[in-house]
Amino acid sequence: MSAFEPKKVPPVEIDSFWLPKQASTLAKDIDAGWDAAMLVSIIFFVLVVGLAAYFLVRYKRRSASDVTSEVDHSTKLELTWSVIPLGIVIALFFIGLKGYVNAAVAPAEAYEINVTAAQWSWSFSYPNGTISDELHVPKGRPVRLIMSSTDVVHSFYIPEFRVKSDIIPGQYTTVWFEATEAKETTLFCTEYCGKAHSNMLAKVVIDEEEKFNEWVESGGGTKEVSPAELGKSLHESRCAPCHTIDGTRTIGPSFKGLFGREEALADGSKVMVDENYLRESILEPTKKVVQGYPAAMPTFSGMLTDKQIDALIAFIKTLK
Ligand code: HEC
Ligand SMILES: [Cu+2]
Repeated sequence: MSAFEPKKVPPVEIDSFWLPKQASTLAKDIDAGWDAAMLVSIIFFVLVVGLAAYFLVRYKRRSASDVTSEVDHSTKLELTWSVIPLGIVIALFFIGLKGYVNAAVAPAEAYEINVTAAQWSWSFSYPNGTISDELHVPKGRPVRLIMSSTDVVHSFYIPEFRVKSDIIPGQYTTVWFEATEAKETTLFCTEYCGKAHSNMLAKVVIDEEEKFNEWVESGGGTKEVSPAELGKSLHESRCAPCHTIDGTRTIGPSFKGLFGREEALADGSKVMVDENYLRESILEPTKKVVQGYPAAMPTFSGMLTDKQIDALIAFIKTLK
């Protein structure tokens, strides 16, 4: 798998002329604000450009003796074009405020999920310890996301839910939504965060409450697969932007033939690649940096469960 193979994610459904489907309870208010601003802009565009074109013809100077009368101001006209737009922007403010306040404050009983963003993957952590690279949420229940970043500024965006927020290292930002339909959609990173930013996508799965609970309780639906298989899919979603499995060097070393070899480190020492070295490299990547590579790996501490780390190690061992 090369570094730039696009991630396979569900399409964003479009159901009006230009806006994505409204798949959350917030979408209506947000779109109402957008539509109102758009409508006002169109009306004024036509009015201003239309009048300008009309005046061009109407007041064209037709002969040398065609002299413009002295122009004075008109209080009536100036009041009209001040008061009407003032009324309109005040109305737009309240339309926008309603959507904003609704989107800013989560209902108290919201279900909470922790989100960690890193170059270039997403991690979703559930109250029972389940950690997944897909965002699963229940339908018809408010969900609050508590988000942080392990490295640079990322941005969380689900177009069909109309939620977007920056994710900043060293602090928490939150969004909330209530999904209205059982379906699949996609979440994007919308803050340029490096080479594989455009591939920093995740699948969003909205399920009926019961199915969602089953998924969370089963540890993210990964019960039946073997550790190496689980490790393979984790590699694809979390590590592939920087580590190939075919020997090609990209941002980090390839995993091919890694296990059991002697690795030269940046500080001149050598280390045997065993399970402990792999685990340490995943959780504390800056402790032992491989010679000839930048210390550019984000930590996956808190983004992977022990089971997932074991699975990644099992997978790397298969890459002879
Ligand atoms: C943003 C890029 C990036 C991502 C994503 C990334 N790594 Fe790395 N990784 C690196 C770089 C760069 C190095 C070499 C420098 C170092 O040792 O820190 C490295 C080194 C390693 C090493 C040591 C390799 C060796 O040759 O000794 C291991 C093991 C490793 N990464 C595992 C992982 C795993 C597992 C994942 C996914 C869960 C992952 N990395 C995700 C960039 C990344
Ligand atoms: Cu990002």
